[in-house]
Amino acid sequence: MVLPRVIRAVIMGPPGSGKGTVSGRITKTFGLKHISSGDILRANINAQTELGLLMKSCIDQGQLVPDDVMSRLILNDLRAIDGTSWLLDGFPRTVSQAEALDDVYTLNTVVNLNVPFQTIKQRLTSRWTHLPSGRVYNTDFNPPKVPGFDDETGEPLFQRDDDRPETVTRRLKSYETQTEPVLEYYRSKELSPFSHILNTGIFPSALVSIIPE
Ligand code: G5P
Ligand code: MG
Repeated sequence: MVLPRVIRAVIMGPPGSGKGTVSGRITKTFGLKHISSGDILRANINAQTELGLLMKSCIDQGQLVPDDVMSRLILNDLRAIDGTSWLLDGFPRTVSQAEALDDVYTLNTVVNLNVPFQTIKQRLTSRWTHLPSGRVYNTDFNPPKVPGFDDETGEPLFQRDDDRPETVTRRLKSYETQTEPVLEYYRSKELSPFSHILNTGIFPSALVSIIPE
């Protein structure tokens, strides 16, 4: 199969399904730039930017950031790397965001990770994150070499504020009501999936579909 010159891909799936983990493997294997909306928001919170301060309570409560804020943020970042192949993780999360993205870019591929909610709840309680890079670990699945510290920088790992059980429940609810319709939106569109992505064996335990099915 001949790859297009520039790859524009999206990875979807419920909170905690493994988007960040799988994105890390895809971007390394295929040389794409990884753009994670959650990592961008957390970097803003960490740096105490105006946007970060405004959005922190929204994120901590497991609610989505307003569409116009999110679309502007991501589309600005994409404009800055025009001509580069990328994989979007966490965006779009509503049909309105998907439409805003479609107005500017034509996607090649959408990958969907399908993981049961009960498995997700277990994974998130044992997740540890290196906030500056977004690298994630799990005390059961992929523990850091030294407990509590990032493998590459040796800096401390943290548990995300929005991984509290009651917040995870709210995030899963918002996924069902606001994000699942985005899968239907993409299923109804003509995408050209790259089946070889599925054959590389880089996906761990998630059921993966490249939509449309
Ligand atoms: P985020 O940051 O986009 P979520 O909720 O979509 O957050 P999250 O929590 O980052 O997604 P993930 O990336 O899907 O999860 O999963 P992960 O971190 O890779 O893996 C989860 C755990 O499972 C890890 O410990 C990992 O090691 C383990 N794991 C992974 N794969 C496997 C496996 O195969 N097996 C096992 N056993 N374990 C595994 O968004 C955060 C907030 O920001 C706002 C919202 O408020 C959102 O709640 N936001 C937006 N708001 C509006 N619009 C947008 N577009 C927004 N984007 C972000
Ligand atoms: Mg993530």
